[in-house]
Amino acid sequence: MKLRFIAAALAAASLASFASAQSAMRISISVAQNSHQGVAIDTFAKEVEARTKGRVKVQPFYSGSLGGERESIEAVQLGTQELTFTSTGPVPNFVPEARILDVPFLFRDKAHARAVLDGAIGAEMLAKFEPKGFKALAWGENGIRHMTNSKRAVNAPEDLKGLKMRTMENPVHIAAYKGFGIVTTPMAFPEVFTALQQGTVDGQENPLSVIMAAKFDQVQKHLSLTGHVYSPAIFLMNKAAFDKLSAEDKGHFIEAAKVAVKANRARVDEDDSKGAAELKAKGMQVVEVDKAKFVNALAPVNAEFEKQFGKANLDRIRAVK
Ligand code: EAX
Repeated sequence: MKLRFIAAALAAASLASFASAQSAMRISISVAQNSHQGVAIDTFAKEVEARTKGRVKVQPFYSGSLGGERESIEAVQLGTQELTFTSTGPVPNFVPEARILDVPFLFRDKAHARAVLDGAIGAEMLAKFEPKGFKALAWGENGIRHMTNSKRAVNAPEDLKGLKMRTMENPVHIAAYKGFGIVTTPMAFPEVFTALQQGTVDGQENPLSVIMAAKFDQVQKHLSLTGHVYSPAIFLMNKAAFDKLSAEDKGHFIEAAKVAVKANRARVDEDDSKGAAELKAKGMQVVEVDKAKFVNALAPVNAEFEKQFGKANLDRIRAVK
């Protein structure tokens, strides 16, 4: 009798754990867990479980294990994956209005970008994801992007001419980098390290947080602190999955995302405070540049962006304090 009872209890326990594993929602990032994005999804998962008292579990996946950012956004849109935390790189392929955020040198610094994204403009932009099948829970942060390459020091824009650089699958970035004379190669992030290692491309551009998390110092010699683009990140959830939640749980998800973004941004600040010194210590040649020269070099492309996005819309972002 006793043995039968134990067997039944074990079966019930394994069924329950199987069920809970099955019911766990999945959230993914394309960079390693030990990163500003890993902090974001780990905090989010912990907060959701705590706020729902264990009713809802969220299982994090790192390093592009569920695919690159574009694939993950697509999976969330289709509903084959509930959530992702992604840079806005590939987002314009799904929500074209988001392209304006990727204009080079649009944001003065992180404080300005955070004020825009956490204010009316950011809220208006989050709403534009809903008709495309997403619930955008909150804006996060990827960081301010800098250029790296294995060929030569980049002190001025003309040093970029002819460099083969991996770019995100982002039409604004591609147009801008061509404006520098860069030979652009759009590529999903999980392929970048190998492409740099094999010399398929000479360089790439990313925030210090990503350069450190991806250990690009192992395959890149030169780092130029161009700060040419502020790269937002965003918590995206499948809209149908969000709509199925109770009103209370909807609130828990949104609050969990806000707490996670605080941790994400704090990690970016920490990475930015020590990243250049750390990468230098690892052997990279780090160059401070005169950003005004890079801004001036993009004048023709910026004239195009003013036409494409409307000077008033760009000025509205620039005017935020
Ligand atoms: O989100 O693709 C990129 O360069 C992104 O910055 C990276 O995946 C981190």
